[in-house]
Amino acid sequence: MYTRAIVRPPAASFAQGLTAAGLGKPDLSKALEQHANYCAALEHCGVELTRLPPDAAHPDSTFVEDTAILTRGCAMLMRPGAPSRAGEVAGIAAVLPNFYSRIDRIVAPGTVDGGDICQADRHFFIGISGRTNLDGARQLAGFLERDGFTCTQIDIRRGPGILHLKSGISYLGERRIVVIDALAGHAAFADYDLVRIAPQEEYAANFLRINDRLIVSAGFPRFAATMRDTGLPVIALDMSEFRKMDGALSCLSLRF
Ligand code: CIR
Repeated sequence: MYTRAIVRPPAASFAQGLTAAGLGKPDLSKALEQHANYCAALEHCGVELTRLPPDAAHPDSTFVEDTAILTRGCAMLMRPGAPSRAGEVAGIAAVLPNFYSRIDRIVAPGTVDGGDICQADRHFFIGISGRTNLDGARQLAGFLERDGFTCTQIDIRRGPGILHLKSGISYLGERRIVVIDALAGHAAFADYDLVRIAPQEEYAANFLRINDRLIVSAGFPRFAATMRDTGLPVIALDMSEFRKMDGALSCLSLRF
């Protein structure tokens, strides 16, 4: 059950962020409108928002998910793998004491982007990627295992062609994982029911289950139909401007 989330709208410098999407320059006013719709959807799901001000010094700072991992009892600050994003952590670190008494932190030479971390109930899948290295994964697993969680690593450095692990998987709940074809055969998912994504709809693999509602990206009709079949209410949001910057639904909030 999520009761809170932290969000930060895109700043005036948003278009200067990192991207390999090749989809063109994002339109800031459209991005702000899409972000406002995203915030409204989270609130509709019963989550109280902490809204941080835009941070123009960090063009990727709207993607707050990469800066921390939050569980019910414990907060962990990440150390993003892209040097231009390192300074984003301080802004998140400043608000977490409002909610957590203990805050752990990934330290050098470890790097972890929150987008590589997928929680499935008491288990965490940790992606090893161009952003998250083995040392960071080991540090994070240490924090999580101390708190009674289990962890497995999933190396995405060769093969699936995705930025973060959660660009290719999301946890639907009740031991169901939505997964792109390139990751479907991974041994880490052997004990789960897999929900496959059509190859032309892979961007939709990143979605959110917030309490008993699903938030999905608009424009992926087969996936939307699959999600409606779960019986959970589905909210579809246009994510076009964030997609241009390699971002998706989960990236825009820290939920806890
Ligand atoms: C980046 O390359 O870091 C940003 N432009 C996109 C980050 C997306 N975050 C996420 O998937 N958690």
